[in-house]
Amino acid sequence: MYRAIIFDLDGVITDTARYHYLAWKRLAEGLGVPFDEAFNEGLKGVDRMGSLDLILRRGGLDPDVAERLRLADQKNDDYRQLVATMTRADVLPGALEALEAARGLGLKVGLASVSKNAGTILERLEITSFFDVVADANLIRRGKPDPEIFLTVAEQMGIAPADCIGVEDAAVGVQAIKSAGMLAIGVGDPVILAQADRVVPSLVGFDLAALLKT
Ligand code: B16
Ligand code: MG
Repeated sequence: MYRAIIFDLDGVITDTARYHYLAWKRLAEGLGVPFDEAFNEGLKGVDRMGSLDLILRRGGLDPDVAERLRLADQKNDDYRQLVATMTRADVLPGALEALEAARGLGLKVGLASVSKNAGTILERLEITSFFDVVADANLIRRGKPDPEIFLTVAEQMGIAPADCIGVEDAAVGVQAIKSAGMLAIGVGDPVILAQADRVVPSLVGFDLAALLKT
């Protein structure tokens, strides 16, 4: 009965979450703001300026708009240097098989990433052709947890949200999928992703048909 599956990129298809972490940590610590894995969890899936705001707020800092843009650019330059080394080998275990299996089940396959670097990363991973629709983060006004990005992909596919499945590793991403009226599959920690309809530890052995029967 489902007609489409829409994947998040960072943390689901590839571990760019690690590179976002490293680049934000470097920026935050340069500003004297403490940064650790637990704080980083709250940045996952949040767009660039939103993430920067959270870091600045944590440090009690309030720079002007020009300085904020400079800091965001600095983080993005570091991040782009880190992802420039990525290859097909950086696709997470099970992800290619999951994409192929979805296609095999007759589902349309979409990508809903709020990353403005998503297109570059798909190219580096050589997986652009696995997707029928890739959301253009530059056209999205509201990031996750707003459902806009998932709804945009569904609309471009011409498929009703209720007929779509969303796959996410971030709590805000799961919230976005649920607000869009889609079935949410979380990838990761069931405590962090408690709002998801189903949770799997990773995409290894991802069996959508079996998951939908549970
Ligand atoms: P960029 P996703 C999100 O990607 C990341 O999870 C988040 O950490 C990042 O800040 C955001 O993209 C923006 O990325 O700075 O490259 O535009 O999880 O939606 O694929
Ligand atoms: Mg993610």
